[in-house]
Amino acid sequence: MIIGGDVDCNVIVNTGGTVTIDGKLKVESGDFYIMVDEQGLFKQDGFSSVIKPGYIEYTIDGTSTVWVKLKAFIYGDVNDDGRVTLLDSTILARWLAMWEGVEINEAAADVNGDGRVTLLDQTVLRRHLAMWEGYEILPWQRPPQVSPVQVSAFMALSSPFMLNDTFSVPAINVSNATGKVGEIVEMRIELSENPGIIGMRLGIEYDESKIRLADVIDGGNLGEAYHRNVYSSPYTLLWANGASATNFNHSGDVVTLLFEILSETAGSPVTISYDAVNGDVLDIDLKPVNFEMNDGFVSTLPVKNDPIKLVNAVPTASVKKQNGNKNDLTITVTETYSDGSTNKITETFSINNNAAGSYQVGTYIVYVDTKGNDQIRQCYIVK
Ligand SMILES: [Ca+2]
Ligand SMILES: [Ca+2]
Repeated sequence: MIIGGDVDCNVIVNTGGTVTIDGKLKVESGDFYIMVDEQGLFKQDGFSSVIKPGYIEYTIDGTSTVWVKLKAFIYGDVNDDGRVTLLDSTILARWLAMWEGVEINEAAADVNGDGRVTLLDQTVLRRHLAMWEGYEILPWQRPPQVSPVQVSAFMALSSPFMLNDTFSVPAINVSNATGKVGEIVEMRIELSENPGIIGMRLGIEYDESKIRLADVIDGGNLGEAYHRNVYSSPYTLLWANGASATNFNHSGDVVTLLFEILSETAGSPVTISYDAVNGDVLDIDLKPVNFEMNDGFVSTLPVKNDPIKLVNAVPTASVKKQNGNKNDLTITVTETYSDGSTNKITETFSINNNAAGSYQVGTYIVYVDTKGNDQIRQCYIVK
């Protein structure tokens, strides 16, 4: 069998007969994948095939010539290099976390053969690589359900608490943050009442016009983190510990998101979500775990109005000759305030030549000594 390449061949199928294809196929380009359902059966265009190690078997009603293009793959060989290694599980984790530039063979990655590529596949692959008992063969099939004893034990335990006022459910909470435009604020994602998980994939959405994700700091409390390598919305957080021998029971902070506030906002939501149907949160028994989700909000602080103070007041004066020995004395007091603004108060007085005296300008008393009919000898604020 040719791995990771395409094969192009003619297959002649007889009524009720079978055709065996082994490794002697010509490599061509093609876009036809062999897909296997949970029973190992494949149906396409009226014929069916059964995949067995090393060959493909077809049966068909009637006699016909079938032209097929096949792309062969190994289950678990996510990167099509012909080997199933730790690299495959790492690449699959990154793909699940929506890393940029990561491509996978989705058929090969669907190691439980359910037609979807999810965290469950990554978990199964890690266990396969760690040689867990029951995970030797891919595609993996879920063993029969655990005994019902465990279920009734759980119900007996939990029912007395159901009516309790303080009954609380597992939750994932995002903290709120406030700051000024241009500041970086911290938002913590916290688990409460964590019943124990080995893997979790969370989607994070936020308004990119209001806030910018600047950094993601994992707390190291949920094992291996594969958070998305590009900071944009939607963002993906992923913890994947497929081969962990125990659940991660940490309650409290698990990751900190650093957001830069880009513009004024009364409360820009940071929402979290996960796909329960596709098993985004799993425990060691590969059972889905449900959490309540509580979003957080980033708000800008109301602009604080510092009281504006008077910084200084500077008087200036000028004299302009009028009729006889009369002159006009114009005094201006320029006030400067702490916010940089200025205010001018101007008064004009009729004075004699060489007059000296104090004059009221606004709330100021200004002393001015003049000489002749156009000169200022002194000018200062008395009070
Ligand atoms: Ca590989
Ligand atoms: Ca799958």
